[in-house]
Amino acid sequence: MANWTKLAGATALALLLATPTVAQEAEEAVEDPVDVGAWDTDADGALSEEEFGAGFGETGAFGEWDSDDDGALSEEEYTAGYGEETDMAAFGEVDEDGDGALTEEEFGAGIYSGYDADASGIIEEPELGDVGDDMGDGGLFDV
Ligand SMILES: [Ca+2]
Ligand SMILES: [Ca+2]
Ligand SMILES: [Ca+2]
Repeated sequence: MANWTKLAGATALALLLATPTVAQEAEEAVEDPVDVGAWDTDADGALSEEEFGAGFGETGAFGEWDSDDDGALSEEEYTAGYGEETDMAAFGEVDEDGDGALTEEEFGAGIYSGYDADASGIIEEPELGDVGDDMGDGGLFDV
C-alpha cells in the first residue's frame, strides 16, 4: 500500500512537471508574428536605436544567421543570411572594429543604419514600414 501511494505521488509530480512545457509552447506560438509597433516602447511613432536593438534581438535573427554558433557573424554567414537580397550594407562597413566578425551589437547597429534611409538617426515612417515588411511573415528576418 505504501508503495502504491508513492507511485501515485510520482505520477502526479510527473504531470505537474509536464504542464509548464505545454503552456510555454502555446505562449511562443502567440508571440510568433513580429509586431514592430510594439518595439516603439515610448510610443513616439519612431524607433530609436535602443528600441530597435531590443526588438530585433527578440527575433533571434542573429543566432539564426550564426550558422556555426560561435557568437559572431563571418562575412560568409552575413552574405548567406541576406541571400537574394543585395540591398545591404557592405560587411566591412558593419564590422566597425574590422576584426572580420560581426558581434550582435555591430550587426544590430548595421541593420539599424540600413533602415535609417535619411540618416536622421531615428527610424520613422516610411522607414518603419520597411522594418515591418522585413520582420513580418516571409520577410528577410522572419527566421
Ligand atoms: Ca520610439
Ligand atoms: Ca559565426
Ligand atoms: Ca567586428
